[in-house]
Amino acid sequence: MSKSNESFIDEVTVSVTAGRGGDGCVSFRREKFVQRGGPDGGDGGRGADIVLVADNNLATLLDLRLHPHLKAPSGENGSKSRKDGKAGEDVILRVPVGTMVFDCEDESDEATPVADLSEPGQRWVAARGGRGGRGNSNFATPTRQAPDFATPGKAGASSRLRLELKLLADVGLVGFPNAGKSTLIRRLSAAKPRVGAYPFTTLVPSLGVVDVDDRRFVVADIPGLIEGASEGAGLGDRFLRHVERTRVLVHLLDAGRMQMEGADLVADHATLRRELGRYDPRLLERPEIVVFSKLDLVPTREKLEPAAKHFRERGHEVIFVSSATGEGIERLVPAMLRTLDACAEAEASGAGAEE
Ligand SMILES: Nc1nc2c(ncn2[C@@H]2O[C@H](COP(=O)(O)OP(=O)(O)OP(=O)(O)O)[C@@H](O)[C@H]2O)c(=O)[nH]1
Ligand SMILES: [Mg+2]
Repeated sequence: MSKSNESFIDEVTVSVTAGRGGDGCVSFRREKFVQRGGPDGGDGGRGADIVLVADNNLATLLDLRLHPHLKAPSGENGSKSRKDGKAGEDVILRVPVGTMVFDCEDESDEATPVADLSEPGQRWVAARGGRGGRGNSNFATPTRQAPDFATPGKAGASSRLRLELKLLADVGLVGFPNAGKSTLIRRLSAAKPRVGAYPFTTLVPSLGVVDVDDRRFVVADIPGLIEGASEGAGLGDRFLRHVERTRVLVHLLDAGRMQMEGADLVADHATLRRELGRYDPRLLERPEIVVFSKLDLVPTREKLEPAAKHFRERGHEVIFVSSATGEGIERLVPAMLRTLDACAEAEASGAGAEE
């Protein structure tokens, strides 16, 4: 694991144990002149639940990495005078929106999540507290007027869970290190990821919100990919999971490189697609926009045309941009919106076709 991004945690295993229910109480009324009053033992309180809540203000599972063993308080025992024990106070764990939960018992490759916290405020009970026991006052009958027993509280549920954060974004930006992804996000949104004239400036994914007129969509800035990423080269495939849940991919190809001998944007693109496909072949079916970046560094566009033609022939929209001058951004944003709308339409008409 990379040292410089220890605060971005997108996978943790936690054990959760909900609270035990309080015990029921055995007690009898004591009154003046009455030798033995009726049973008056109260019920035990419910054990506390452990509840996950999706929170828009969180971007990492770090808190859980630091506290992987979670236990919720027990309910109070019942007491005399039919006093029921108080329920334990639920433990609320805030997690980033986009957190998926898997049961560690389910070790199959295609494990299905037991919860997908994709909406802000969404709640999921990770461990249910045990029921409180019943006090003896519940057990009095005409023939058994002095029950001298109560029931104990039930243990809280417990399990081991694996939490995975998979960012939810409309558009995923992919490209080689230094292609200009973060610079583009800075242009498009209010997000200000760090930009550097060296590869692997971006070490963790981040999101930028693009506002256009009355529309809004989210773009994910993913750390750069290199040949062999799916086998661990560079930052490896650790962050590829964050493009899994984007609907459109934007491939950013550094056109500034065309000044260099042997630069080949078609080959760059093929390398990126190979790595994506090795990670998850379904990524290759995503609608894709090809963007040539750093246009200001290219003296003439003619040099780019053969590559552009190649992509157009394969059905990709090709857009030339410069994040330095802003050129082309006015075409890129509508293209993203159009592609997103087309996806939404396809999803609506093909609903049910997907598993
Ligand atoms: N001239 C010019 N330089 C650019 C442009 N876009 C990005 N750059 C420069 O290219 C370098 C890399 O930019 P970044 O945005 O950090 O690239 P990145 O793709 O996010 O790189 P990683 O995070 O390492 O994957 C920086 O020095 C930027 O200033 C552009 O449109 N024109
Ligand atoms: Mg970057």
